[in-house]
Amino acid sequence: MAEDKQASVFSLLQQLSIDEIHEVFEGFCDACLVRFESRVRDVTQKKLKESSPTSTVTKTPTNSVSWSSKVTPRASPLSVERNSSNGDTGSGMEFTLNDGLSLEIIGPEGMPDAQKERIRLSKVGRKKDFCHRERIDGRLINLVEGLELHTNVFNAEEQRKIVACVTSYQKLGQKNQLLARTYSEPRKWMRGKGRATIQFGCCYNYAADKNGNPPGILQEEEVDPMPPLLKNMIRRLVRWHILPPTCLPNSCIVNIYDDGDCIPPHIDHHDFVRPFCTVSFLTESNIVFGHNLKIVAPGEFSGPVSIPLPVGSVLILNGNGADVAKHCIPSVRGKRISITFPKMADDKLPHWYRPDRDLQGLKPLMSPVPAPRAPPTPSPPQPSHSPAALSNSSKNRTVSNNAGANLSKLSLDEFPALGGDNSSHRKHRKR
Ligand SMILES: O=C(O)CCC(=O)C(=O)O
Repeated sequence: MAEDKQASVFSLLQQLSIDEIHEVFEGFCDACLVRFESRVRDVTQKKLKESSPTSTVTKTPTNSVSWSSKVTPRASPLSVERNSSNGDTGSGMEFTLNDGLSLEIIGPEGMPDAQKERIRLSKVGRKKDFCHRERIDGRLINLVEGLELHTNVFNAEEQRKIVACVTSYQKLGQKNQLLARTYSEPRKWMRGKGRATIQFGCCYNYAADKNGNPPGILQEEEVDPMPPLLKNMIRRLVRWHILPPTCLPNSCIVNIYDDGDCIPPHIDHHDFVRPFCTVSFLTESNIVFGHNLKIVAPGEFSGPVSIPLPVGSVLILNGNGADVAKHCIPSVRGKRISITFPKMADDKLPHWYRPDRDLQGLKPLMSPVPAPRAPPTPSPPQPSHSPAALSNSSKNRTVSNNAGANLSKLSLDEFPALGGDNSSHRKHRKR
């Protein structure tokens, strides 16, 4: 593409809002987006140098651009209020960060990236005190111990970008342009049957296949590598104390639900270590947990614990919640996408597997959680999966029960935001 053409694309783009830019990008595959982003970056750098010799453009490690210049962006419903003193428009979710998840190339003047990230991080809601006691094999246990729900992790703009990426891969899969087992679509012969899936990093065999392979990771079977955008999601999950760096996902399964699709009750295979997590997009739906989940109609299941999964939220599965309780997604009410990020057990890695250099050395941001009021002994900063980092709300300790009995409601409004004065501690079983 000639340089004047690039400049003209850029000036056209400048006239669009973020929403309109998303429209332009609709259907682009991830590779095209990355290429496009890098070309726009080249042009903006050149243009900036020409227009303002004093302005600077800094490349971040994630190849995003942070600006310190006189360029003023057009207002967009998703962009921050540029003139507010701390840039927080109330929710703080409007901040776009230079971590590779945002499409926006122009940031608010003056505010350091680190500050924007901390403001976004402080808006993440964390609920870690799920409780539903059941007697199992004679022992009364908390069946949902180990579950954590982190809300407001990905904002609307980031969700759109991730959904666009998934959609472009789905299109490639439908055109047989991905490795054979990367994309699969079920034969839908009745309501509630299946959903489309995209697997990156490893091929998971859901049920014994025609070659006699049992369920689990197929170590010989190659699938496509994880797209850069999904790796950026993992980076954020670690930086924001949602996943421990010791359990870095090296594979992912994207579930694409059409209206009415479901996932039947299951416990995730132990070829994947705990904890793992699932991120929700497009339509809020409930995830149902129980030792015994009942099929009440095709695609409809009931169980004692039902947790709403807001879009942009991350559910961590660990402990009894991952290993004793089964879980399922009953028929969804509208198109829904979820991305499950697990780490493969070391002895189950595909034979062709190589560690991803982009995901090495990730560290959580330092000390986002208020220190315990009276620590017994001085200790180094704790990762979120250690007891000291588990901050709980003193209220709202219940989840809803969709089987009817003992029904109590979980209110999403009451999720404590990180950084609030709500610390208390509980024992957390590490796996
Ligand atoms: O779609 C979801 O949120 C749940 C996915 C799930 O159950 C799984 O990946 O095991």
